[in-house]
Formats: sequence, C-alpha cells, structure tokens
Amino acid sequence: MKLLITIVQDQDVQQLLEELTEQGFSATKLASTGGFLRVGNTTLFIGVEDDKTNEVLDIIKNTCQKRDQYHASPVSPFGRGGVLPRPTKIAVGGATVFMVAVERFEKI
Ligand code: 2BA
Repeated sequence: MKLLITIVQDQDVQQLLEELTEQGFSATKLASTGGFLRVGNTTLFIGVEDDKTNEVLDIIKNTCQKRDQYHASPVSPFGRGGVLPRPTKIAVGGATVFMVAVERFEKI
C-alpha cells in the first residue's frame, strides 16, 4: 500500500474528492498553507493499494490545474523609498504528490 500525500489548490479539491470517491478511493482532507506564497491550499491523504496508484495519479492529473498567482516580494530596506516591487507571476499546480510506502495499515 502507498500513502499519496497530495497538495492541491483549494479550487480543485471538490472535483478531485468527487472523482476519487466515485472511483472507490478514500481520502482525508486537511487545510494547509504553502510555505512560499503563504496562501491556503489543501493536503489530501490518499491510502491506495500499489496496483491502483497510477489510477489515482491519473485522476489527480486530469483534475488539478496549473494556475498563475502573483507573489509580491518583501520590500527591501535598501530599495527606493515608497516604491513597491512589481509582483512576480508564479505558476502553481496542478499538484504536488509525495508517494510513501505504508508499512502497515489497520482499521480498528
Ligand atoms: P507554496 O510553497 O506556497 O508554493 C507555491 C508556488 O511557488 C510553487 O508551486 C512554485 O511554483 C513556487 N515556489 C515554491 N517555492 C519556491 C521557491 N523557493 N522559489 C521560487 N518559487 C517557489 P508548486 O510547486 O505547484 O507548489 C504548490 C504547493 O505545494 C506549495 O505552495 C507547497 O505548499 C507544496 N509543495 C511544493 N513542493 C513542496 C515540497 N518540496 N515540500 C513540501 N511542500 C511542497
């Protein structure tokens, strides 16, 4: 069994959970925050049998979109007074997936 720790944008979560549950997969949803942009995102724990991992990855690929967000760098203390830096465009997503081997899985 594998645990897919999957970080997605909030906008994709509802559809992703619908697709996963429709196909018989279980997931746990946690509210999270990206360390770089400091905006909310969602982390899903998806426990899945080894032979089904590609099926789940395909669902994630087909559901989670790449979107542009804007990141304003902190104002430099050495910058020109009163001039804010131009926000930088950053591509976020589709999804970040960590696939971890599960040593043991029990429902008690
Ligand atoms: P954030 O950390 O808020 O990152 C949002 C986006 O900012 C990233 O999109 C990436 O395009 C950019 N970014 C992140 N760190 C950067 C850096 N040091 N310099 C320049 N640009 C940077 P994604 O790669 O799609 O990541 C989306 C979210 O997935 C991240 O939100 C974070 O919550 C998570 N994530 C991504 N890689 C991770 C990792 N190696 N470990 C833990 N979480 C990760």
